[in-house]
Amino acid sequence: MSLPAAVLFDVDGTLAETERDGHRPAFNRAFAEHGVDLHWDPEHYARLLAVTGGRQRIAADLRRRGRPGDEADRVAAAVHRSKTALFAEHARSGSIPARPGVRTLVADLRRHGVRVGVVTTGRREWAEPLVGHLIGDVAGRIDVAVYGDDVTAFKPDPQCYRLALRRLGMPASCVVAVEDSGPGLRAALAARLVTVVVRSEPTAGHDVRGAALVRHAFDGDPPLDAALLGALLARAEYQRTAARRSSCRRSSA
Ligand code: XBP
Ligand code: MG
Repeated sequence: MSLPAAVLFDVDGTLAETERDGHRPAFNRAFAEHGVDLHWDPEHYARLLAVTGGRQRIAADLRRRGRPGDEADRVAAAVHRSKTALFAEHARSGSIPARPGVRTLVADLRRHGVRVGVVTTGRREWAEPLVGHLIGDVAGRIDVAVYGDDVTAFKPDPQCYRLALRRLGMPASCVVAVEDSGPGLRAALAARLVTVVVRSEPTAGHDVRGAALVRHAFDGDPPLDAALLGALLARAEYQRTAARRSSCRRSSA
């Protein structure tokens, strides 16, 4: 059986459904604390997920509503600091559940000696305790973690995935990424990673062309497991080799 050497998981929407009932209310509470006249409902928030990074998301919405750029950035930075503290408290409480099937998959990867990492645009302050609660006990020590604090460009930029690969000391060809969103998928693909999309509720309509597999859940028939991810990696390698051979044949004809 061929297996990936490592699997890199996105956090928001992938390991847990954090956006609609986690981050969104924390943003709204922070707006109220700062006297900012904004309230994000689930539909508007789902659209705003096209902008990755909480601070950038706030600034983009303020600018769209006519606030000048500098002011929007200043307000966004202050509101986002409060939002981060609020959501970190929520994450530390341990009350956010993993998506069904996530823990079974991570335990299966561990059993097969596959390394496990997380790659998120979110801040370390909340993401680290959240990941600990979600999969810490089944993943053991997480082998690599890249947070929004570690990069200068957010998904869909591939910087976060490239950094994770560098820290693992592995080429992309032996690693699988698991994402839920369009920007996340594009980041992983740009880092040349075979990528599985497990759609989440607010990212259900995102364009996920290019994914090796698109699912609506981790569990189900067949469940995502180490063998299935290994088979996807082997298929991608076969397709790459076949494409190289056919381009050699074309150029020698
Ligand atoms: C997640 C994000 C984050 C979270 C909020 O994207 O874009 O901004 O929504 O967290 P992904 P912060 O799942 O693709 O990593 O407020 O800490 O940014
Ligand atoms: Mg996500």
